[in-house]
Amino acid sequence: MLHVFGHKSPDTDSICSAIAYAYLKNQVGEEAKAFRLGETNNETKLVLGRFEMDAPPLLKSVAGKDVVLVDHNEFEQSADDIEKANIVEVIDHHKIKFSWDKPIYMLVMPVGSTATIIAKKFIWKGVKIPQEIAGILLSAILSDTVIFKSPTTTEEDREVARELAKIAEIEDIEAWGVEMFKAKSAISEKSAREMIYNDYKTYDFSGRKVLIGQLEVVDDGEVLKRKEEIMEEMKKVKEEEGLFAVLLLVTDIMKEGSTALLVADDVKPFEMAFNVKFENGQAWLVGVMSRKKQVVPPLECVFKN
Ligand SMILES: [Mn+2]
Repeated sequence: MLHVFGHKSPDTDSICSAIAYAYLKNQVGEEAKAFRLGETNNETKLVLGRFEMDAPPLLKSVAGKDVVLVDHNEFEQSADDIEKANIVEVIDHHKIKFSWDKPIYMLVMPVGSTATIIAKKFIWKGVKIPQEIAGILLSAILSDTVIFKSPTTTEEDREVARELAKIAEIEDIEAWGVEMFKAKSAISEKSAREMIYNDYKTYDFSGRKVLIGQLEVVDDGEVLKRKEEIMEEMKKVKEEEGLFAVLLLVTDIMKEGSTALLVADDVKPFEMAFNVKFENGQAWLVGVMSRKKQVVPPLECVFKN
């Protein structure tokens, strides 16, 4: 049986793409089941609730299992024992940092969400998309593209979203997107640690490990008034995990930019990458909405040199 799952600290795209792809696999005669590698966030809970679906079960170990990675390909972001699994497929929309000792099926497209690719696969395979699957795929597109505002959004995402909305019978896509973001940015009850780990990925930049967390909010003031407390916690996380740096992006989807909070052994590479000065560990990154497209590539470039 194929175990289908997205990245650690799963977002709506990772959960919904796994569910939809496992469903598609079963429709074409391959036994598959969706899993998750961590707790589902509030936004994902709202989405699954609306379409009356359960969150997939938590997967602890993948050793010896046949697996399909969706929405990620870097081992750092996958199951802890991923190297002991048998990877058979990767479906993703992130940069590739992957190598495997056998030929595998890999489908990577530079689109706004993995859900967009999965929806296309239904069409290619001639499999009808059920209403609830259309609903969760649409929601995943809205989540990853920040309601089509993120620079990662492509015309394909918009087209696929329109088709999915018809099947899901969602008339006001925008309104549903805003409702989702409100659930996602309900941060007032979150501890500083929960904010850091809300949506994070750990990257290896030429041997230096950097944890990059992101909070997408409707009003960044609500987070920034707790800056001292958050930075203290970031220092602890950096120590505990033996990291080079912890970077937290507080992305304001209304202002269309991110406040970066940074705790690092050396701030210079970050200042060079973003062309800003960090003051007391804080800098405003104009127009930066996407970690994948606007934060990781410039860091990668600076750390390489
Ligand atoms: Mn994604």
